Amino acid sequence: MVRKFIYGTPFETEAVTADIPVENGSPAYGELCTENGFGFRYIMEDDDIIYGLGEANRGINKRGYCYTSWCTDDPNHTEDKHSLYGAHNFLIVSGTQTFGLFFDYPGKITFDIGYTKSDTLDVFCDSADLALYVIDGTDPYDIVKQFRRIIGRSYIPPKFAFGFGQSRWGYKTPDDFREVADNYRNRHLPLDMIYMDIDYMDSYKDFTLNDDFRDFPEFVQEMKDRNIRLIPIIDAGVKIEDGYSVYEEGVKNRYFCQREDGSDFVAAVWPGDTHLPDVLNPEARKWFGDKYRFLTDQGIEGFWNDMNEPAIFYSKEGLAEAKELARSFSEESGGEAGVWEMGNKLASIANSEEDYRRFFHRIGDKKVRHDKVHNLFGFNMTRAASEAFDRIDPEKRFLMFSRSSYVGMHRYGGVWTGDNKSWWSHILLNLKMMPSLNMCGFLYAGADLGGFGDNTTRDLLLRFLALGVFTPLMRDHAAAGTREQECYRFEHTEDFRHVLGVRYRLLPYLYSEYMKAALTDDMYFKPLSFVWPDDRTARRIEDQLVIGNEIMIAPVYEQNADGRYVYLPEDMKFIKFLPDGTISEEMRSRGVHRIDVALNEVPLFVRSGKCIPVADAAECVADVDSTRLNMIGFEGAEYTLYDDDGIHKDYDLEKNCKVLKME
Ligand code: MIG
Repeated sequence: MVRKFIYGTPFETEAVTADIPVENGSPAYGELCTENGFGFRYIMEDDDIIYGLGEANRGINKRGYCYTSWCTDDPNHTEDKHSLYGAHNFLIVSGTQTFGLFFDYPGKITFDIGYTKSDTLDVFCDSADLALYVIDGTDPYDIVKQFRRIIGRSYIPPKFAFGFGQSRWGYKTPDDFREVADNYRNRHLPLDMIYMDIDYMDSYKDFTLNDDFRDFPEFVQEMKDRNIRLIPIIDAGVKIEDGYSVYEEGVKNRYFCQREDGSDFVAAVWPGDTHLPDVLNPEARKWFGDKYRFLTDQGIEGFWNDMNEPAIFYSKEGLAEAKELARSFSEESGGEAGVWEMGNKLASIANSEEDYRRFFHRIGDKKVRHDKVHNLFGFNMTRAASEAFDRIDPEKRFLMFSRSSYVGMHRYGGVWTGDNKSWWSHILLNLKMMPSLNMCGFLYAGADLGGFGDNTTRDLLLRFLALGVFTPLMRDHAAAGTREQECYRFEHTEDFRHVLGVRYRLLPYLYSEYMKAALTDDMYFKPLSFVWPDDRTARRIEDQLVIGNEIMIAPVYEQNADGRYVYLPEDMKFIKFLPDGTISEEMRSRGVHRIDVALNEVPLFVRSGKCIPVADAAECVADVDSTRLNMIGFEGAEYTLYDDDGIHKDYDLEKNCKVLKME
């Protein structure tokens, strides 16, 4: 049962799609305070686990730290961070009392989950204007399903988006892309997408192409003929440049975010000075979305939206202040203290909270200051694109994922988890984020495999990929200036061919489980505790996950490890896809096991009494033969396979499902 409470005058975020009557009275859990802002307090029992918060730092159990929903472009995902790119204000308390909470509030909100006081959950924000949803249910899994039902169906990408994608910040010319394509195809490394980062544009102007792409539609087709899709990036900021039509139309129609005095706010990002499209304004949103046509008209079928927290390197005002400080600093005699002040000013000039108070959105006849709705920008930029896709071709699916997001955006696109690093700890962070994202509706998700920042290593990339085999978004991406990390850059390419190949062999299963999860408001990735709620050991495991209903994964995430320990809550079949193309299947009983996993192997476990289909290896999604499937797992088991053309939106479960039997 979901109950809705309203405090003050909330901003309509459109996170929730269900019509839920508003209740008076109290949520029945914890204590509320609506004086001097909003506060919710709940005293936790020692054994309570707190789930949720989607794309957030640290563990699946969020307890013991403090998190702030404040969409932030921060490329250093160290343990101390409180905010990342998303704002997913959904929590589940699981223990003595079990219930869910969704704080539908688009500004900054903090979740102190036993950080200040180990037994106290405190949720607070500056203004007591929000909607609170309280969900009662039998267990956390049930609560997730109820939450998912009220926020609407998760985004469904085209099937090719379940293939592997290669990306790197720095590809610039058609030949750069051809080189990647050639290397993958010539070495028989599977590939479905190559991502175009900001250098494909003319001077980083959205919806333009640099001069090297004069025959772009032909180039897009040339790639498509090799079963490779080009996926361009779109940034939030629109370059200020006379004669650039996107800029000129935006200014003329007042489609950009403005300062209090009505002038267009200036944010410096990659193109230099830019204006931010006011995607919270429906008219401006429609206008911005229709701009994607520039690329869809040329054959593009997918995009990634970046810098939409929105990231701001500096504003005119912030820069002026810094310069003023520098001037007085340079004129000062002595004054070492100024060194630190100067340093702090420069260090905080990017993504500064002050800047977020300097511009406004126009919604109806109201002006809303950005900081109050900050967490909705990425959501609405992605919604702009998605709503445009529906106008461009209502029957067709487009690939769309975003860096910044809020609950509700899950209906319009997926997310990637931003600028991680080539660190072993980030494999584990990737793993832990996935089920939390699923709880909040974000099913199409993945991290930059191999790590975005810093230099990767061969073994790190292989282990990262072996987890990526299972994430719906499977992309190798790296920052400019880092070691090259395409799979063909390393010795023994056959190991990479094999690991990527496992993704394609499992594709019928992974796609089927994704589609069933999306169509029934279910999770694709589940913590073990959701599946075995009464198993005290399973309840605390954070480095293994269940995927769909049939398999459990236990990736290796430590350097130089040749295997790991795994806990099996029930008897399972231990499956290894071996480099020679064969599959080993061994029974393992309930309990703890040590498993050997070489760098070129991908392990998984099939749950008791279940089976999964496996296809032959293929080099692209289009070549996966789903009519020739082998079943692995337990004798006599059955599997319900979902499949469809992967292009259109004909999602009828009954029509698209068939039962496969394990002989
Ligand atoms: O300020 O477009 O997270 O994936 O490669 C960096 C360049 C801007 C950040 C994205 C990253 C992308 C990069 N972008």
